[in-house]
Amino acid sequence: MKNKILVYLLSFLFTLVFLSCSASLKDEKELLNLRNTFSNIIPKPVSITPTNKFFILDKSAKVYVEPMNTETSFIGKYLAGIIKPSTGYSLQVLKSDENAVERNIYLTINGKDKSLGEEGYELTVSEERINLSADAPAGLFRGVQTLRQLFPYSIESSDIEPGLWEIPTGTIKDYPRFEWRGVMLDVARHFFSVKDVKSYIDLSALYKINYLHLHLSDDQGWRIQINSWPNLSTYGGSTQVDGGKGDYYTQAEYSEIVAYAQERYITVVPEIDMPGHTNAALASYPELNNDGIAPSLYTGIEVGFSALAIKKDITYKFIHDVIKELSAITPGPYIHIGGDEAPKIDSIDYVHFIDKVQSIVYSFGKKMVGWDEISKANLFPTSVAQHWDNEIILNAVKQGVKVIMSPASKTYLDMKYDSTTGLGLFWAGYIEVKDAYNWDPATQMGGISENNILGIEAPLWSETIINLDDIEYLAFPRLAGHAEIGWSQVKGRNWDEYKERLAEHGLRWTEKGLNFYRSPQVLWK
Ligand code: TNX
Repeated sequence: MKNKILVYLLSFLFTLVFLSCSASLKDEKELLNLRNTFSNIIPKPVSITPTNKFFILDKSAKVYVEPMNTETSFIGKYLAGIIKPSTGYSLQVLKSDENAVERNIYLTINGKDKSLGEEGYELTVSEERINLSADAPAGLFRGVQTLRQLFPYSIESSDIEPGLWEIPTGTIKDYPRFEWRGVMLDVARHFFSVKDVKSYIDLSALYKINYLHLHLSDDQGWRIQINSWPNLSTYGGSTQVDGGKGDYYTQAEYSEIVAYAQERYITVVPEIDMPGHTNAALASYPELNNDGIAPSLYTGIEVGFSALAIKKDITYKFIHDVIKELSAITPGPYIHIGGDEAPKIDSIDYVHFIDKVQSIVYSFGKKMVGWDEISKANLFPTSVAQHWDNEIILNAVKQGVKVIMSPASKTYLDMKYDSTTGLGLFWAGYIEVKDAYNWDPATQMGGISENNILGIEAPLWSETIINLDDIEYLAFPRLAGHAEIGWSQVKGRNWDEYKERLAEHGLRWTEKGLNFYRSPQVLWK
């Protein structure tokens, strides 16, 4: 009898041990599936040397910064902030301590490798430690985005995830191909809150975007408070496309956006579109009109019908005052003056107008940026022309002016993906994810080559979009591709390999709850 009980007991124990072993085997398999590799980074780094082991982050790890100052400790805390929600670990950020015990993260600005430039970085992961070094804070911040992408995708979850936080070992050396990697958001056709703009900044930062161009005025709305011309925002900003209630940023709110972007090493470029696309201003002040009569506010989506009275002195006083206030709250070096689609103004007058506006911008210590059409004017060598749809841009190149490439048929995030896309326009064609990726700025247009190009920018016009969900849907996945075109070397870039990386990023976006377009061209996981 005793023996029988013993046998029962033993077999019971054996079953228990067996069950728990197979359970942990299963967990281990799942964890292995979660492990990331070096081949999923977007934008693709310049060089990667894997050493095929893993660094395991545990809750006692620390982030050491060297030298410790406001900027480096901010970057350290930013990294700790990314790691915290999903791991539950509160990593301390401390001044570097080389005697510290193993398995910490070291962020260093040592300026040793000058070839990295402002935004480059070197990331070395061994089983014992993670070393991220750069020449400048911006480089450290870009490197943090790479490190973030080496964690399993569940790092992007806002809830605590079970898991072993493993990071593959090896070395990455990386720096950007182009100096300007921008996104543009049209807050004039539909207004977007400070919170939504900050979300878009965060999403852009993940892909190493470094310029945020805000299209602050258009026919349908004026979105920035100007103290010397208060009606612009209070009246000119009171509506939007389709007649809904509009809004505007106070100067304090605008500064909040600028500071938030700055903390992510993103420079805000404000645009006041002129002399066309000005109905909201014309409606706010009758004296800006040729006939002195203010038109009604406009809520449709036509273009080309409005123009400032460019022969009146008051118009230049107005521009002077606006640029003065805008320059004072914009630490970045650029002011965008639009300049597009002004068919009501004859060519000679247009050139005269842009020349004058350019001087005003420069008088406040800023450089002027404008769309294709400004290429007709006499540009200063430091002005910048943004290409969207017109070969007139070659005129700017001939003047030695640098260009930002935003060809509408490739980079316009407001173009529909295909005929079934609910949001967006299609005047420049449908742009599937592959079309948005498969082009190169230096071969896009005859007469514009690598050294004429400052960089690339993906504009998102908002005639058809009203909220952050809509922004996300049109921007993702295409924004990731534009970021790669701007950052990564052209050699080694190809769609078949890229789409695999994109599929892994789909897992990250799902963790984040991002409303992205699940293109049939990608095998989402
Ligand atoms: C063209 S691009 C425009 C914008 C529209 C956009 C819509 C440019 C300089 N002008 O006014 O919003 O198309 O895709």
